[in-house]
Amino acid sequence: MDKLIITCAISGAEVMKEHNSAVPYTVAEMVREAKAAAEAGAAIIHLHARYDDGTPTQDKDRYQVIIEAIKKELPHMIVQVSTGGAVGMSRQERADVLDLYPEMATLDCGTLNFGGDEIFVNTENDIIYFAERMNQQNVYYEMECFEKGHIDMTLRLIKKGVIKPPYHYSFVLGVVGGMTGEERDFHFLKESLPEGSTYSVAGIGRFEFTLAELAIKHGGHVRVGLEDNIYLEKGVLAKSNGDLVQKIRELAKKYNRGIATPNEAREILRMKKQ
Ligand code: KMH
Ligand code: ZN
Repeated sequence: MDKLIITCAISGAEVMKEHNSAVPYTVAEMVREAKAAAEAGAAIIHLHARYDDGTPTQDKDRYQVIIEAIKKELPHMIVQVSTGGAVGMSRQERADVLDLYPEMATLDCGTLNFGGDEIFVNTENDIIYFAERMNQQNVYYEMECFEKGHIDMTLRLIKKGVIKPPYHYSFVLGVVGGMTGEERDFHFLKESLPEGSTYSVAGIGRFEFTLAELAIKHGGHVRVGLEDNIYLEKGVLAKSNGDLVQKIRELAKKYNRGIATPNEAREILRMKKQ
Protein backbone atom coordinates (compact mmCIF):
# COMPACT_ATOMS: atom_id res chain seq x y z
CA MET A 1 0.00 0.00 0.00
CA ASP A 2 1.13 3.56 -0.65
CA LYS A 3 2.01 5.74 2.26
CA LEU A 4 -0.96 7.61 3.71
CA ILE A 5 -1.55 11.17 2.52
CA ILE A 6 -3.16 13.27 5.22
CA THR A 7 -4.94 16.43 4.14
CA CYS A 8 -5.91 18.93 6.77
CA ALA A 9 -8.89 21.20 6.13
CA ILE A 10 -7.80 23.83 8.62
CA SER A 11 -10.38 26.59 8.19
CA GLY A 12 -13.48 25.83 6.11
CA ALA A 13 -16.04 28.48 5.29
CA GLU A 14 -18.87 27.65 7.67
CA VAL A 15 -17.31 26.67 11.00
CA MET A 16 -16.70 29.62 13.34
CA LYS A 17 -14.77 30.39 16.52
CA GLU A 18 -18.06 30.13 18.41
CA HIS A 19 -17.98 26.42 17.51
CA ASN A 20 -14.28 25.91 18.27
CA SER A 21 -11.95 28.77 19.21
CA ALA A 22 -9.06 27.17 17.26
CA VAL A 23 -10.74 27.92 13.91
CA PRO A 24 -8.29 30.27 12.13
CA TYR A 25 -9.35 33.60 10.62
CA THR A 26 -6.26 35.83 10.58
CA VAL A 27 -3.14 35.16 8.54
CA ALA A 28 -1.17 34.41 11.71
CA GLU A 29 -3.83 31.95 12.86
CA MET A 30 -3.83 30.25 9.46
CA VAL A 31 -0.06 29.79 9.70
CA ARG A 32 -0.33 28.50 13.28
CA GLU A 33 -2.91 25.88 12.26
CA ALA A 34 -1.08 24.86 9.09
CA LYS A 35 2.12 24.37 11.11
CA ALA A 36 0.34 22.30 13.74
CA ALA A 37 -1.15 20.12 11.00
CA ALA A 38 2.19 19.74 9.21
CA GLU A 39 4.06 18.89 12.40
CA ALA A 40 1.54 16.13 13.08
CA GLY A 41 1.97 14.71 9.56
CA ALA A 42 -0.29 16.51 7.08
CA ALA A 43 1.07 16.76 3.52
CA ILE A 44 -1.75 18.88 2.11
CA ILE A 45 -3.53 21.90 3.53
CA HIS A 46 -7.07 22.34 2.19
CA LEU A 47 -7.57 26.07 2.45
CA HIS A 48 -10.53 28.43 2.63
CA ALA A 49 -9.50 32.05 3.08
CA ARG A 50 -11.19 34.20 5.73
CA TYR A 51 -11.02 37.87 6.59
CA ASP A 52 -9.92 38.78 10.10
CA ASP A 53 -13.55 38.85 11.31
CA GLY A 54 -14.10 35.29 10.05
CA THR A 55 -16.02 36.14 6.88
CA PRO A 56 -15.14 33.59 4.16
CA THR A 57 -13.72 35.02 0.95
CA GLN A 58 -12.45 33.76 -2.39
CA ASP A 59 -10.53 36.99 -2.97
CA LYS A 60 -7.27 36.08 -4.65
CA ASP A 61 -5.31 38.80 -2.84
CA ARG A 62 -6.34 37.45 0.53
CA TYR A 63 -5.49 33.90 -0.55
CA GLN A 64 -2.11 35.05 -1.82
CA VAL A 65 -1.15 36.61 1.49
CA ILE A 66 -2.19 33.48 3.40
CA ILE A 67 -0.48 31.07 0.99
CA GLU A 68 2.75 33.06 1.02
CA ALA A 69 2.74 33.15 4.81
CA ILE A 70 2.16 29.39 5.00
CA LYS A 71 4.82 28.66 2.38
CA LYS A 72 7.35 30.84 4.21
CA GLU A 73 7.11 28.48 7.17
CA LEU A 74 6.37 25.29 5.23
CA PRO A 75 7.99 25.65 1.80
CA HIS A 76 7.26 22.07 0.65
CA MET A 77 3.64 21.92 1.76
CA ILE A 78 0.94 21.32 -0.84
CA VAL A 79 -1.70 24.00 -0.52
CA GLN A 80 -5.01 22.95 -2.02
CA VAL A 81 -7.30 25.94 -2.42
CA SER A 82 -11.06 25.61 -2.34
CA THR A 83 -13.03 26.52 -5.43
CA GLY A 84 -16.19 25.64 -3.50
CA GLY A 85 -15.96 28.71 -1.30
CA ALA A 86 -19.07 29.19 0.80
CA VAL A 87 -22.72 28.42 0.01
CA GLY A 88 -24.25 31.23 -2.06
CA MET A 89 -21.07 32.44 -3.79
CA SER A 90 -21.24 32.82 -7.57
CA ARG A 91 -19.13 30.82 -10.00
CA GLN A 92 -17.01 33.89 -10.83
CA GLU A 93 -16.48 34.72 -7.18
CA ARG A 94 -15.40 31.16 -6.40
CA ALA A 95 -13.03 31.07 -9.37
CA ASP A 96 -11.14 34.24 -8.38
CA VAL A 97 -8.49 32.23 -6.52
CA LEU A 98 -7.60 30.35 -9.72
CA ASP A 99 -5.92 33.54 -10.99
CA LEU A 100 -3.09 32.56 -8.62
CA TYR A 101 -2.36 29.35 -10.56
CA PRO A 102 -2.46 27.24 -7.38
CA GLU A 103 -0.70 23.89 -7.34
CA MET A 104 -3.92 22.11 -6.37
CA ALA A 105 -7.61 22.98 -6.02
CA THR A 106 -10.91 21.29 -5.37
CA LEU A 107 -13.37 20.51 -8.15
CA ASP A 108 -16.85 20.09 -6.71
CA CYS A 109 -18.78 17.57 -8.76
CA GLY A 110 -22.45 18.20 -8.06
CA THR A 111 -25.16 20.13 -6.28
CA LEU A 112 -26.56 19.13 -2.91
CA ASN A 113 -28.68 20.33 -0.02
CA PHE A 114 -26.46 21.74 2.71
CA GLY A 115 -28.88 21.80 5.65
CA GLY A 116 -31.80 24.15 6.35
CA ASP A 117 -32.44 26.33 3.29
CA GLU A 118 -28.87 26.10 2.02
CA ILE A 119 -28.00 24.61 -1.35
CA PHE A 120 -24.41 24.17 -2.53
CA VAL A 121 -24.83 24.74 -6.25
CA ASN A 122 -22.56 23.02 -8.78
CA THR A 123 -24.38 22.77 -12.10
CA GLU A 124 -22.96 20.67 -14.92
CA ASN A 125 -21.80 23.90 -16.58
CA ASP A 126 -20.10 25.05 -13.37
CA ILE A 127 -18.18 21.78 -13.19
CA ILE A 128 -17.18 22.04 -16.85
CA TYR A 129 -16.10 25.66 -16.35
CA PHE A 130 -13.86 24.84 -13.38
CA ALA A 131 -12.43 21.67 -14.95
CA GLU A 132 -11.59 23.41 -18.23
CA ARG A 133 -9.96 26.34 -16.46
CA MET A 134 -7.88 24.04 -14.31
CA ASN A 135 -6.87 21.97 -17.34
CA GLN A 136 -5.70 25.10 -19.15
CA GLN A 137 -3.84 26.39 -16.10
CA ASN A 138 -2.28 23.04 -15.13
CA VAL A 139 -3.97 23.07 -11.74
CA TYR A 140 -4.19 19.58 -10.22
CA TYR A 141 -7.76 18.90 -9.12
CA GLU A 142 -9.22 16.83 -6.35
CA MET A 143 -12.77 15.89 -7.29
CA GLU A 144 -15.05 16.36 -4.29
CA CYS A 145 -18.01 13.97 -4.41
CA PHE A 146 -20.70 14.23 -1.76
CA GLU A 147 -22.74 11.31 -3.13
CA LYS A 148 -22.68 8.66 -5.86
CA GLY A 149 -24.36 10.87 -8.50
CA HIS A 150 -21.34 13.16 -8.33
CA ILE A 151 -19.04 10.29 -9.29
CA ASP A 152 -21.38 9.49 -12.17
CA MET A 153 -21.07 13.09 -13.31
CA THR A 154 -17.28 12.76 -13.38
CA LEU A 155 -17.55 9.55 -15.41
CA ARG A 156 -19.64 11.38 -18.03
CA LEU A 157 -17.19 14.27 -18.13
CA ILE A 158 -14.23 11.90 -18.40
CA LYS A 159 -15.90 10.29 -21.44
CA LYS A 160 -16.34 13.76 -22.99
CA GLY A 161 -12.66 14.55 -22.34
CA VAL A 162 -13.50 17.44 -20.00
CA ILE A 163 -12.05 15.78 -16.91
CA LYS A 164 -8.56 14.51 -17.54
CA PRO A 165 -6.26 12.10 -15.68
CA PRO A 166 -4.81 11.62 -13.16
CA TYR A 167 -8.13 11.07 -11.41
CA HIS A 168 -8.04 11.94 -7.74
CA TYR A 169 -11.27 11.90 -5.74
CA SER A 170 -12.41 13.01 -2.33
CA PHE A 171 -15.50 11.44 -0.78
CA VAL A 172 -17.01 14.10 1.46
CA LEU A 173 -19.59 12.19 3.43
CA GLY A 174 -21.98 13.08 6.22
CA VAL A 175 -23.10 16.56 5.09
CA VAL A 176 -26.77 17.13 5.97
CA GLY A 177 -28.33 16.59 2.54
CA GLY A 178 -25.51 14.45 1.18
CA MET A 179 -24.65 10.78 1.49
CA THR A 180 -23.76 9.36 4.91
CA GLY A 181 -20.36 7.87 5.64
CA GLU A 182 -21.28 4.36 6.73
CA GLU A 183 -19.10 1.44 5.69
CA ARG A 184 -21.40 0.40 2.86
CA ASP A 185 -21.36 3.97 1.48
CA PHE A 186 -17.57 3.88 1.44
CA HIS A 187 -17.39 0.58 -0.46
CA PHE A 188 -20.10 1.65 -2.92
CA LEU A 189 -18.21 4.83 -3.83
CA LYS A 190 -14.79 3.19 -3.91
CA GLU A 191 -16.06 0.49 -6.27
CA SER A 192 -17.56 3.15 -8.57
CA LEU A 193 -14.25 4.89 -9.32
CA PRO A 194 -12.57 4.66 -12.70
CA GLU A 195 -9.51 2.39 -13.02
CA GLY A 196 -6.29 3.87 -11.68
CA SER A 197 -7.92 6.52 -9.47
CA THR A 198 -6.65 7.62 -6.11
CA TYR A 199 -9.03 8.79 -3.42
CA SER A 200 -9.22 10.42 -0.03
CA VAL A 201 -12.11 10.51 2.42
CA ALA A 202 -13.46 13.41 4.45
CA GLY A 203 -16.01 12.33 7.04
CA ILE A 204 -18.13 15.15 8.40
CA GLY A 205 -18.81 15.27 12.14
CA ARG A 206 -19.17 11.85 13.69
CA PHE A 207 -18.04 10.15 10.48
CA GLU A 208 -14.55 11.68 10.52
CA PHE A 209 -12.60 8.94 12.24
CA THR A 210 -14.66 5.87 11.31
CA LEU A 211 -14.45 6.75 7.63
CA ALA A 212 -10.76 7.58 7.97
CA GLU A 213 -10.09 4.16 9.45
CA LEU A 214 -11.82 2.47 6.50
CA ALA A 215 -9.71 4.42 4.02
CA ILE A 216 -6.50 3.70 5.92
CA LYS A 217 -7.35 -0.02 5.94
CA HIS A 218 -8.24 -0.15 2.23
CA GLY A 219 -5.42 1.93 0.75
CA GLY A 220 -7.14 5.28 0.47
CA HIS A 221 -6.07 8.63 1.89
CA VAL A 222 -7.62 10.83 4.56
CA ARG A 223 -8.72 14.38 5.17
CA VAL A 224 -9.46 15.68 8.64
CA GLY A 225 -9.65 19.19 10.06
CA LEU A 226 -11.85 21.72 11.78
CA GLU A 227 -13.74 22.37 8.52
CA ASP A 228 -15.17 18.86 8.82
CA ASN A 229 -15.23 18.10 12.53
CA ILE A 230 -14.43 20.10 15.65
CA TYR A 231 -14.22 17.22 18.15
CA LEU A 232 -11.32 14.99 19.04
CA GLU A 233 -13.77 12.59 20.63
CA LYS A 234 -17.37 12.79 21.78
CA GLY A 235 -17.76 15.99 23.82
CA VAL A 236 -14.04 16.89 23.66
CA LEU A 237 -13.18 19.80 21.37
CA ALA A 238 -9.95 19.52 19.38
CA LYS A 239 -7.44 22.09 20.63
CA SER A 240 -5.99 22.49 17.14
CA ASN A 241 -6.01 20.96 13.68
CA GLY A 242 -2.82 19.22 14.77
CA ASP A 243 -4.79 17.17 17.33
CA LEU A 244 -7.00 15.77 14.57
CA VAL A 245 -4.05 14.93 12.32
CA GLN A 246 -2.24 13.29 15.24
CA LYS A 247 -5.21 10.99 15.81
CA ILE A 248 -5.00 9.85 12.17
CA ARG A 249 -1.28 9.27 12.57
CA GLU A 250 -2.00 6.91 15.44
CA LEU A 251 -4.68 5.09 13.46
CA ALA A 252 -2.24 4.68 10.57
CA LYS A 253 0.24 2.96 12.90
CA LYS A 254 -2.36 0.32 13.69
CA TYR A 255 -2.48 -0.60 9.98
CA ASN A 256 1.25 -0.17 9.32
CA ARG A 257 0.74 2.73 6.93
CA GLY A 258 3.63 5.13 6.75
CA ILE A 259 2.85 8.82 6.45
CA ALA A 260 3.61 10.59 3.17
CA THR A 261 5.63 13.79 3.11
CA PRO A 262 4.41 16.49 0.70
CA ASN A 263 6.88 15.36 -1.97
CA GLU A 264 5.87 11.73 -1.53
CA ALA A 265 2.24 12.84 -1.85
CA ARG A 266 3.10 14.53 -5.16
CA GLU A 267 4.55 11.23 -6.40
CA ILE A 268 1.62 9.11 -5.20
CA LEU A 269 -0.93 11.47 -6.77
CA ARG A 270 1.13 11.81 -9.98
CA MET A 271 1.26 15.57 -9.67
CA LYS A 272 3.56 17.59 -11.86
CA LYS A 273 6.93 18.40 -10.36
CA GLN A 274 7.02 21.89 -8.83
N1 KMH B 1 -17.95 25.26 1.94
C1 KMH B 1 -18.71 24.36 1.13
C2 KMH B 1 -19.96 25.00 0.66
C3 KMH B 1 -14.74 22.87 -1.36
O1 KMH B 1 -13.94 23.29 -0.53
O2 KMH B 1 -14.48 22.75 -2.55
C4 KMH B 1 -17.95 23.88 -0.04
C5 KMH B 1 -16.66 23.24 0.21
C6 KMH B 1 -16.12 22.47 -0.93
O3 KMH B 1 -16.06 23.32 1.26
ZN1 ZN C 1 -13.68 22.97 1.67
